[in-house]
Amino acid sequence: MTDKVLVIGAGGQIGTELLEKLNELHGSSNVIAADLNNSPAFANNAFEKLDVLDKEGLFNVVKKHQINQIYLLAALLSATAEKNPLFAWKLNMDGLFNVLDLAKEKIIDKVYWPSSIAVFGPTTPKENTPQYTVMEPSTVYGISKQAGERWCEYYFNKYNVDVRSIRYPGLIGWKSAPGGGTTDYAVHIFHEALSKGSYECFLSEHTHLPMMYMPDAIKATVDIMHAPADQIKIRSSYNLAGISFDPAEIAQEIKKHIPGFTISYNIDFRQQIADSWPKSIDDSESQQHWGWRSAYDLSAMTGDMLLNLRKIK
Ligand code: NAD
Ligand code: AKB
Repeated sequence: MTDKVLVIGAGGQIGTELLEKLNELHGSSNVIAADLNNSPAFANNAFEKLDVLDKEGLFNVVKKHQINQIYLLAALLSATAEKNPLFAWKLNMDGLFNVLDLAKEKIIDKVYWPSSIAVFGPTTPKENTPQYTVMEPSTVYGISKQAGERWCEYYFNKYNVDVRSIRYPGLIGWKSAPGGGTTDYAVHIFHEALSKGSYECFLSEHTHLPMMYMPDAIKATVDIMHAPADQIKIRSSYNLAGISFDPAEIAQEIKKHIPGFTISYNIDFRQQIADSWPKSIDDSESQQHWGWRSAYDLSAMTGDMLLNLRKIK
């Protein structure tokens, strides 16, 4: 059977790039883009205007296109969620339930739902944070991701729902804008390095965080979704590691390409969120179970970001 894939939240930072990859893998006629609004990124795909909180609307879209797989990307990210905690909890949890229930009722057969390094909290070991460790998230975003992970595992155990998940680090790409996270500075810095030659950072210079270049994140996403089911031994969510750096280090790397680039610091509420997260991640289980390897280090990512942004600016 040909897979028919629905991407919910397709117009966001990840969806924009994931759609391109899914089009390559499945053919664009088999990939449906759903979001609150249409976007130029959907030029090659059928578009459905859909609020994931509308359970009946979601069911109708799934039936109309005979969807069998859903990638659920609609969520409020860490910084935006802190401004509207109750709505963040509603969107991040009810959206997930609406999709998991379609799989529980065997209307669809596979679900991808991303978690985040935000599931960890201030009491988690900061360096090489293991898959299994203390998890006491202090943000509403992290609480919703941790609860989501528990529900994914529950639906797998109780209802045999084939749900797969990754705890993404902060993602960096040149094709799309970030959507309200704490790690967004690591995208903004490239745009402003090129447009202004300087960047004012909202995190302090030694805020070390786990990050990843988008091509690695997209590869991990399709790899875990296409791995044989028996290789996916963790049904909550997998740790995933790419690069770890702080604002001073990425600024230094950018200076190698733009010698006059300067960075300054004007710290805001996102510092507290960042301080609660790990500095680096141990992703041994992803490597062992489904063969994950990242390809980009800080230098390769910086070169590729600047090369591509220069072409489109
Ligand atoms: P984003 O904010 O860039 O995109 C989210 C998309 O969902 C937007 O296009 C938005 O319009 C859409 N959306 C919002 N509410 C909706 C609703 N009710 N119904 C339908 N669509 C709705 O987010 P992203 O960065 O692409 O992240 C996608 C997922 O990956 C989220 O679950 C996020 O928590 C997770 N994640 C992202 C990162 C990252 O660095 N980008 C890191 C860890 C986890
Ligand atoms: C955010 O900063 O909220 C996201 C994430 C790490 O989940 N980029």
